[in-house]
Amino acid sequence: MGEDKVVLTSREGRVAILTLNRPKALNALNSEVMREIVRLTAELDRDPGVGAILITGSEKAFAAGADIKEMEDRTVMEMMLADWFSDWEMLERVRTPMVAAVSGFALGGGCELAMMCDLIIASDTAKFGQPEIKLGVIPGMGGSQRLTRAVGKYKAMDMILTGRMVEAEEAERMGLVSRLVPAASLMDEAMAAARTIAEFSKPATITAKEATNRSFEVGLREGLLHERRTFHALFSGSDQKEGMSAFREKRAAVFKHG
Ligand code: CO8
Repeated sequence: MGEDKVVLTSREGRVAILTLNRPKALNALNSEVMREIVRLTAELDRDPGVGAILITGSEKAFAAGADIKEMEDRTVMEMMLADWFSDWEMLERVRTPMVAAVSGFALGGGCELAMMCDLIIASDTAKFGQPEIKLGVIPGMGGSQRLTRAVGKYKAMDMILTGRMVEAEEAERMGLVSRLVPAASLMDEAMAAARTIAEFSKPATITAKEATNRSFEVGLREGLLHERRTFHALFSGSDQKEGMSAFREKRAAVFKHG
């Protein structure tokens, strides 16, 4: 069932799993995949029973980029009027933490999709790259911005201007990967991370994600003030009381996500 779907969905407790499913195209991200990912993540984000979203692909490819065959014949006007790729920005509105579990190729839009997630757990077979330059174009969904913020100018320029693929180990050294794990345990490790996040207080994880992402948008003073005020605000929920009393009583906290 669902084999014709470009994105498969499943649920394990408070973790929702989205699996890219275009094996014949190495999970190339066409418009249908974009629509589905945007629709599903928005839906899951509204679900109070979901505490983390895990996005993954296959063993061979997380995603080998935007679908080149779909784009090839477009004109500049078509690209501009459709504002091609702009819907991917909807992922930025997803407040629920997202974990990318990356095995194999994460190229172009695939690398950019991983970078739109909050954690990137990579198998030792993962290969990251921004090869758009080889196609006569440039990254189109954040590669020049998010990658540069993640790894700095000189590593980003190396990937973007030469289009070379970076093996998992080098990607981890660069700071593009949260955790590097053996291929055989990728899903276990990624699920464990997602589960851990999902069991914490959802208001706290949402606030932590927002505050951390804000560091890319605002200056230090504004960012620190935002952090402090939202830290204060969490004292209005029951989860702060539960978390702190559980610590005092030396037991595991049970959060109600409110
Ligand atoms: N688009 C469309 N089809 C693809 C793509 C792609 N990006 N990648 C692979 N495929 C297809 C191949 O055409 C092939 O199909 P077919 O069997 O019909 O010929 C099938 O997948 C298997 O691929 P290969 O035979 O090439 O497999 P290999 O193992 O020999 O090579 C590679 C794997 C190295 C990954 C190779 O397929 C490759 O170089 N792919 C293209 C990578 C690339 O250039 N990606 C960047 C695309 S442009 C982009 O992403 C712009 C970003 C804009 C933002 C997007 C937001 C999401």
